[in-house]
Amino acid sequence: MSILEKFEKKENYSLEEAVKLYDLELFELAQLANKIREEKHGKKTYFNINRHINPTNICKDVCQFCAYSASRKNPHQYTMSHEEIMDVVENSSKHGIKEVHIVSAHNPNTGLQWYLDIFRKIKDKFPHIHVKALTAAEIHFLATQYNLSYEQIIEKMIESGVDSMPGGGAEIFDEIVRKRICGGKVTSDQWIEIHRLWHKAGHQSNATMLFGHVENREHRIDHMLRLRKLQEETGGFNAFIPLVYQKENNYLKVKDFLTGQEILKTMAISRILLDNIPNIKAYWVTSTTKLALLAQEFGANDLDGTIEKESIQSAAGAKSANGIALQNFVDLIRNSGFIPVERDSVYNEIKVW
Ligand code: V47
Repeated sequence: MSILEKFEKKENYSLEEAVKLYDLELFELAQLANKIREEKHGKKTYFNINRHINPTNICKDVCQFCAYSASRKNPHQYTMSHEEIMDVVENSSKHGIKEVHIVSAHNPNTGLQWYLDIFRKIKDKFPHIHVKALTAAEIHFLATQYNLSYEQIIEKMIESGVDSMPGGGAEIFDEIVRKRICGGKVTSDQWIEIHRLWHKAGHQSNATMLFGHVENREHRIDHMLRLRKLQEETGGFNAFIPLVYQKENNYLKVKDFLTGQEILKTMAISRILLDNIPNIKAYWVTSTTKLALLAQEFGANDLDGTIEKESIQSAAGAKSANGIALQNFVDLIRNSGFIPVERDSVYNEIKVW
C-alpha cells in the first residue's frame, strides 16, 4: 500500500510515516487534500467580516519572531484606553463587523480587570458582536501574574462575555524549538491544557502553527499530531491556521522565506492529518492573498476575514495593515472558482455572496 493510500484509508500511521508525506509530489498531496476539502465543504470558501484589535503592545516576554511588541526593535509603546477601544468597535459595527478579535501582548501594568471590563463593555453595547479574545499565551500570563488557576481565568472570561478563543501562542510545540523562539512564555503542554479546559467549559477555539523559521518538517508534523490528539478528546477546535513566518523587524535570523511549494504542501498535509478539525484556514495576511487563493485547491476552505486593521504580522512585513475590502475579498474568492460564503465566528453560514 502506498503512503498516500494508507492515509486515504485512515490506517494507523507513525510520525515518521506522516513526515514522508512531504516527499510526495505537490499535486499528489493536493488530490487527497482537495478530496477531503470537497467532502467537507464542496466548493465553499468561508470568510467573516471582522475587526482585529490589539489593545496594548507592552510585553514582559520577548519572542524572537515578534515584531509587534514594544522592545529595542520597536520603541513605540502603546496601551489603548477603553474609550478608544469602544470607539473602534462602534465605528466597525457601522461597517457590519460580526466579530472582534482581541489579542494583546503580556502587559504587566494593565491589570486583569482591565481586560475583563472591556469584554463586558463590548458585549453590553454590541450583544450581536462575537468576542473572540485572549490566546492561551495571554491566559497563562494572566494566571501567573494574578496567582489564579487557568480555570478561574476561563470562568472570568466567560462571565465577561468572551465567546471563543483565538488560536495564537501555539507557535511550534517542539520544546527545543520553542525554547529558542519563545522561551519563557506558555509551554506547549500548558497551551494544550488551556484549550482542553476551554473546550470542557463548552466553548470553541482555533489552533495555529507558526512555520517557516527555524523548525523542520518533523516539528510541523509533531505539532499537527498533538493537535489531532486533543481534538479526538474534546472536538473543540473549529479551525487550524498554519501561519507563515514573516521575517522583518524581529530577532530571529532567518534569511529566506519558504517556497510556495513548501507552504502549499504544509497546508495540504494539515488537511490530511487534521481531518478531525473541520476547517483549514489559509490566513491571507501571512500567506499573501495570492497564495491563500491557491491554497483553496490544496485543502484550505477558509480565508479568515476582512480584519480592517492588522498590527502583529504587518509589523513583521506582511501587507495587511489595513485589512482587505469586503467586495474585493468576495470577488477574489469567486474569480478563483470558489463560492464565497460569509460565516459567523463558529462557522454558521450567514450569506452566500
Ligand atoms: O501566535 C507573531 C503570530 C500569532 C509573527 O484564531 C507571527 O482565528 C508570522 O494567532 N510572522 C497571533 N506570524 C495571531 C493569531 C491569529 C491570527 C488570525 C486568526 C486567528 C484565529 C489567530 O501571530 C502569534 C504568532 O504565532 N506571529 N509574529 C511573524 N513574524
